[in-house]
Amino acid sequence: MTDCLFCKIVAKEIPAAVVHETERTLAFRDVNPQAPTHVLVIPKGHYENAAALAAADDGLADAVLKAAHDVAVQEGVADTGYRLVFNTGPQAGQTVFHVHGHVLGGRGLQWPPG
Ligand code: D5M
Repeated sequence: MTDCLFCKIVAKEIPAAVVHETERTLAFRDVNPQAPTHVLVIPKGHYENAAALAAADDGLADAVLKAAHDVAVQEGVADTGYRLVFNTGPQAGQTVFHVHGHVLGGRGLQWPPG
């Protein structure tokens, strides 16, 4: 999708601090980090939100989940604990409509979230 910010990051038209990449996924640091570790994990293909990703029947959701965990291991937060968040829809706070999982860790995280 030509006017999608994260598609432009995949296409390397916009720079990003990439920390992990597979054939079908990309992970890069959030530009506005909310925790010491705050990485976004996306499928390289364009899916608007978690519902669209879940409907992809080719194992892509599994690949994104595995990449998120691999990022947590790589960032050193897998043992202490991390949060994986998919804001889905405007009321949940989704602002970029290319599905992304936030990998958050490195500090104590409150529950419930705001
Ligand atoms: O999360 C969208 C997230 O995307 C938000 O935490 C900021 C982040 N963001 C926005 N632009 C960029 C760029 N260019 N690089 C890295 N991170 C970015 P949401 O769940 O949609 O609110």
